[in-house]
Amino acid sequence: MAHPSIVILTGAGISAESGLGTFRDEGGLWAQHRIEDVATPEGFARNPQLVVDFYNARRAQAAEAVPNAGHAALARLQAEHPGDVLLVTQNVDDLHEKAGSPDVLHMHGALNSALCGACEQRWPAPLEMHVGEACPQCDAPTARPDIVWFGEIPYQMERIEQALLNADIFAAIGTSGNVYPAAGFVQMAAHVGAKTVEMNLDPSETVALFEETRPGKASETVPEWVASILGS
Ligand code: BV8
Repeated sequence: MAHPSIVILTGAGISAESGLGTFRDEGGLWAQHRIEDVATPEGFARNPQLVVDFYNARRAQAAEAVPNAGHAALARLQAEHPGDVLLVTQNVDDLHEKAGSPDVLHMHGALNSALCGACEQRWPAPLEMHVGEACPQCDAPTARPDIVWFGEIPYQMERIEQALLNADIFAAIGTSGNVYPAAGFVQMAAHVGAKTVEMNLDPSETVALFEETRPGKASETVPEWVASILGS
């Protein structure tokens, strides 16, 4: 194929070497907090302070984090590959942006964005959000982290599905394949004949669905993979 179109899905594993905790690894975020308390709308309604504190802590940590060679390699691919590249991330940090990636699709939202629970207005989140903050658009005291919680619909699904239907290559990087609909993207890509590759420290839940696996740390596997794509 002349210029293959590429869809990339990243997860917490690509940010691990930048010091940001993953979810399901030893001592990960879900070992410290119950998902239902900090990553569901019900948890937010029950105890908004706990949820706001959880995301304030992660926002502060992400603000200090530095992208690693895995993020940089993807930014290089976007800059140098002549075909389409869609970078979809489940991550809410901005390390892809800090590495120079343009147009990052945050399907689970972003720490740096705030959302109005009443009118759905979005604005840049302050480093520290507070419960009951007023929306700059409708003035209701309903500001919340602009994060897709469990039970909520991920962002830009149509755009992602369209790209997967046209993909020649699908790469999943640093994700355990536990969370849907992201974990189902490999099946959609394989269904249209795309070449599928997983780059992960440990085999994901969906590893059997990938044609190729490149086990290891993202800071090593991703630059190697990008060099193979750009060299071909
Ligand atoms: C939806 C908030 C309907 C942001 C997150 C039963 C069956 C199937 C599905 C469901 C079910 N019951 C409920 C569901 C749906 C549910 C779901 O999937 N639940 C799971 C747990 C069973 N999904 C939803 O609710 C989603 N919404 O379904 O709406 C719908 C769908 C489509 C269309 C219309 C309607 C909403 C999901 C989003 C939830 N929000 N987080 C935040 O707080 O950050 S999910 C959370 O998990 C994060 O977003 C995170 O990105 C995501 C996935 O985790 P990973 O990124 O994979 O991280 P993890 O720690 O798991 O793995 C890290 C991996 O990296 C490991 O494999 C490790 O080996 C590797 N690694 C570590 N170090 C390195 C490394 N790899 C390389 N290098 C390293 N150095």
